Amino acid sequence: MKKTVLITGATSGIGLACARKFAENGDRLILTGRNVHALSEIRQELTMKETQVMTLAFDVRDREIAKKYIETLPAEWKDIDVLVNNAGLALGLEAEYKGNFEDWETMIDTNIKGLLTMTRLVVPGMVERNRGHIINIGSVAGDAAYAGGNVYCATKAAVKTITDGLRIDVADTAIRVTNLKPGLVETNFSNVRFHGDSDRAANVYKGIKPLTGDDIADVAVYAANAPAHVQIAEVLILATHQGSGSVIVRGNAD
Ligand code: NDP
Ligand code: 8X3
Repeated sequence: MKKTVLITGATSGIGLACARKFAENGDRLILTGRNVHALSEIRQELTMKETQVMTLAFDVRDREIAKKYIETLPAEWKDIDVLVNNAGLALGLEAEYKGNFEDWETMIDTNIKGLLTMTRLVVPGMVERNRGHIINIGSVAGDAAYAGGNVYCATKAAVKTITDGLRIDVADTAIRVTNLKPGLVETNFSNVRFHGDSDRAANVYKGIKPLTGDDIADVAVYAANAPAHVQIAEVLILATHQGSGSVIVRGNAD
């Protein structure tokens, strides 16, 4: 059955890959992000392949705008079957005692509060319909802190706990809740983390074959397509030469 899938942060990386994979899966998409141009490009690309696409440009930190957009969705788009809470970022890799207050707030407001806003706005409809799936993009960073990861790791630990809490709270419904925890995925993530320092960003992926957005999107689509009685609760997806958030063995990049 064709599903209506809402993906936050669908303009780049894992979110963009999810948009393409859910489109290939025959689903209809509500794609969000702040980059209007990128949203328009992905809409054009997928519409040409006959996927129905609606785009909504907003910042997940802006609760009022998010509320307005979700509450005024046209009737034919209101029944969201899958919410992929993907929008997120890391900023900086400084020791905690040297961290930047603004970077901390942006990460907390986006990765935790933005995800909570979207959940609070979309899940009540799922409960009413007794149907739905929330796929949160957590991270291996939420399993344990690594050097300089401090606040980013804490936001992803929060994603794990928030996801577990939601799963418990909807266990009396047919709704499923999934936490996908990627390791090293080559996207725009490190460029954003290092405030546009592309050389430093490229170094993150040197000497190891990282995951791609498609690798994560494959798992998201798998979880969404699993039989109704199967809830893929949590998946940790690492590059083969990555042992944990902080153990990356380089020199095996072929
Ligand atoms: P990208 O930087 O490539 O993509 C991030 C996406 O998030 C963009 O589409 C961006 O859209 C969106 N976004 C960021 N801030 C906001 C905001 N305030 N409001 C709306 N959208 C926003 O990185 P990834 O694809 O790698 O990251 C996606 C998710 O995956 C994040 O939650 C990240 O923490 C997580 N992750 C990434 C890993 C990696 O190694 N890359 C590993 C584990 C988890 P726009 O700029 O248009 O707003
Ligand atoms: C992104 C992966 O290990 O860079 O969540 O934190 S990591």
